Amino acid sequence: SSRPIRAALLSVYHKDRLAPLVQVLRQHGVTLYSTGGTQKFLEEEGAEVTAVEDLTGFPEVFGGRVKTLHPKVFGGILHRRHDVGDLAEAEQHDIPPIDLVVVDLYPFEETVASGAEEQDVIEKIDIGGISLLRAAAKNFRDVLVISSRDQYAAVTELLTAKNGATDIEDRRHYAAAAFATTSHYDTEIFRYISKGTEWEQPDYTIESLQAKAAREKNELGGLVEAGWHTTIHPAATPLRYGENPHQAGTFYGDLTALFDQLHGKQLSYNNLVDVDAAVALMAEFTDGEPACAILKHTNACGVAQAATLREAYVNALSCDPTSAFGGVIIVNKEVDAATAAELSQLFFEVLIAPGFAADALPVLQSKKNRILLLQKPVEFPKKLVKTLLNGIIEQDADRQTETAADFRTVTQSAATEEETAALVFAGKICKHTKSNTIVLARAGQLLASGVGQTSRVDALRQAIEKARTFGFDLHGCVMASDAFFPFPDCVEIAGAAGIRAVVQPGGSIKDADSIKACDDLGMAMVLTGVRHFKH
Ligand code: 93A
Repeated sequence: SSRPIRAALLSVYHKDRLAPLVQVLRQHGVTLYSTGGTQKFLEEEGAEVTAVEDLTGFPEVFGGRVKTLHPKVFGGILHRRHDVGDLAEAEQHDIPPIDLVVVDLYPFEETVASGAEEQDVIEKIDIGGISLLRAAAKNFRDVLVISSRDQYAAVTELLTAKNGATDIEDRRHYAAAAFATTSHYDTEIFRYISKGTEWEQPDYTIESLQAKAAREKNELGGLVEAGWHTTIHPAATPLRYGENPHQAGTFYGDLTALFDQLHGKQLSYNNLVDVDAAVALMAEFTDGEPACAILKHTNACGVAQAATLREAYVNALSCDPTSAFGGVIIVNKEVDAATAAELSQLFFEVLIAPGFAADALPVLQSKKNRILLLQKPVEFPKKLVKTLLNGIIEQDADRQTETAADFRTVTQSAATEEETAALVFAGKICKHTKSNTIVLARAGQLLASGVGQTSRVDALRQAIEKARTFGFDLHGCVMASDAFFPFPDCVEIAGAAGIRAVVQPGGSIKDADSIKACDDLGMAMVLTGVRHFKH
């Protein structure tokens, strides 16, 4: 299905960056059709161009509102090259094929963002261009579509490499990109036109659009201009606001693929961030034992595993009932009536579960909470991306979890079986907690953690104090650290508090000092070799 390009239609608002692409088309003898402004530009570049008006035998009318909307144009794009009937019809009506469509749409969003008058904005609603994109994308079996200036360089390279032809995979790729562009474009028109109607989005203002345009330009630079966000996640959901009410927010993605929202208002920005953290944490607890986690600002303030879900929840809550208020709760089993009865005592923001017993759900619905049914195990992105300075950074997701088999005992005494289980449990929570962190636990229950501290000692002190505040005796419990101990002080403080076993990655030049401190105190220490910073 490698197809040469015989003829191309170019209709672009911004004329820049087009020259190299046109040059390669000319090299391969491609017939060029174009609309007025684009034709003028191409001819100035020395290309021979047929006006669309000459192709259709019909002039541009209504001040350019109708330029390309003609059966000769759309027939040329849409007829099926493998269908003898279509080919005969094309010949009968003298419709030549158009194998490549290049469109740069009227800049609708930018015009809105500039604060232009409604009449000017309306004129910037592209009709012909978007139809060309949709037609060419629909017929990707035969036609290549270019829907953004950011694609010119790659397509030029592609055509050069493939001697003026393209393969079906190429054409499908660019067809998908075209539909990402058109759906985003129509969404923006909807947001504008719906203003003041019953359809209006909650936070729609010219200012928020301006802010959005500026944000995208400054923060994500070329990537967003290239349609990066819409290409990956075509569905854009405007959020009520971002992290705070004065910040606009949007979610790009399709949550309905993961959850059925059974109750409550739209998820907020902060809810989404916490739901993400909660689902990632709960994905660590797959051994079949009922588990519950309660999170605030992405950190767990309660995690427990127990014989029943009700017990797991009660234990998780006991870890820090103060923080649990208004938290995000996740469980790994169907919520039964007994668990629901306990849960209903607490005000929570979001509850996530893989199922709800029929008699559980009605108990749980309050005015203010949201309830999500997790439809299937979440497949996490392999890469994590965030904006930074004037660009973005990307990294592999942290997909390593240590089990007892990864532990290397470095002390004279080894952890008992129960301590080992507690160390594995603590390590999982540690991995999902903001650095610097120290997690204190016993088997199946988080006792306390120090989160997001600027020193590891502070994290440990915070954890010990929290555990005592909520009535836990730390004797015999275990400690996990997300990174190595630079000094023996943490081990010494932990030992004095009654902690008996420690898991940490190791790797400090002073590991021996911490190990010796453990030996002096009769504690066990295991190393994993894997650091789990989380910022
Ligand atoms: O007003 S339109 O929606 N009507 C059309 O039939 C049409 N066909 C292409 N605008 C139309 N276009 C747009 O014109 C293209 O999307 C492109 O943005 C622009 C190129 O016009 P010119 O070549 O005259 O500068």
